[in-house]
Amino acid sequence: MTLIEKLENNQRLTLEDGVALYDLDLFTLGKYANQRRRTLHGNKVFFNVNRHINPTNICKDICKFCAFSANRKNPNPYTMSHEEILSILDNSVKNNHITEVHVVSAHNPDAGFEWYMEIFSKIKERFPSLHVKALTAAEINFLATEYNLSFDEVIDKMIEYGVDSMPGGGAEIFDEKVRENVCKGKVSSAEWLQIHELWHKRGHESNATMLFGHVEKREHRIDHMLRLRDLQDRTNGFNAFIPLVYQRDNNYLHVDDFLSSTEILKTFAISRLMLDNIKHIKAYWATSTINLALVAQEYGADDLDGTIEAEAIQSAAGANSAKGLGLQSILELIETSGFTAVERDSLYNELKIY
Ligand code: V47
Repeated sequence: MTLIEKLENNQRLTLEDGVALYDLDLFTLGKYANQRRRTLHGNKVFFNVNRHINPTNICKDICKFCAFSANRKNPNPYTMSHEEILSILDNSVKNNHITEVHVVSAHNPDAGFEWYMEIFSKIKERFPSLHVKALTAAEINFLATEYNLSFDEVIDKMIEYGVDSMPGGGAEIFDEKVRENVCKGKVSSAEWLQIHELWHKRGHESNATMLFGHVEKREHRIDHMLRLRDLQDRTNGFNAFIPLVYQRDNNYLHVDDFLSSTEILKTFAISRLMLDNIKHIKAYWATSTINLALVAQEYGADDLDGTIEAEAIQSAAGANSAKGLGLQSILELIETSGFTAVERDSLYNELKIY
């Protein structure tokens, strides 16, 4: 069967197929990705009203691509108190009616296990209906190592303290050689997958990211997608795949060739086609720009992430996302692009169709 026949017949694609998809022209690729996307989601573009909080930027790990960590070129280390976090959320809940808080921290060995965990029960106590999406597999691995706990023990604590779902961060790129180069010492690929598997087995859901556009090759991206597809076949716990476009400023990863918009759109389209068992492809506007994230909705993506309010990780590396995006702007942008805006909750239940 040729590649086009496989696409026409919705056949499962192999590593070789995935790499060969990059050789198709963007419009042919986009046609098939868009067909899949429309079969799954019609004309809908999903977003949520959320707030990102990054409670500390002090990190014992050294990832070359990271401009957020205070150990690197960023001279302003900080660790928020729980009161500070709760008062930020008071404002976000009252004024912006957020439905989700996304909490991702650096790996701070001085903060303490309780500092990492107790904030979740405090959030739940004050805002019982707020969805807490928190702790990447990289943070869970850090907490397990630092406090001599098993992954199961950390996960049990997360559940006890009120974490509802896990974000997809820390996946970077699974290929071991590339990983060793860009984020040596942090959670391994096998551990990242194992932690998500344990989380899914408890009946909980999570997302999966992929950092691309740095030193990885096309086949590494496809390999990354396939490792996620394999796990999803077993657990069905991933809600969304999120390809994160590498931002280049203020870090220690020297990259000469930056991706073209065509390569970025192809990667969204290919992820839609390869990941036949993950329902949502998120074009996280903070890394792709909102403009390209909207175009990506024609090339396989169906989600933009949300209002965010304050973004610290990608903006530290040059993205124009520090202040989030207003609800009204998101709605106007989706509608003027010819799509139906759908506000969702964190698990993709539809809250409001505009
Ligand atoms: O894993 C770090 C990435 C991620 C850079 O699950 C960078 O809904 C680009 O995981 N250029 C954390 N990216 C963010 C994250 C996330 C974001 C939005 C939604 C969800 C979700 C998860 O940020 C890290 C890393 O891959 N990152 N530095 C950079 N220079």
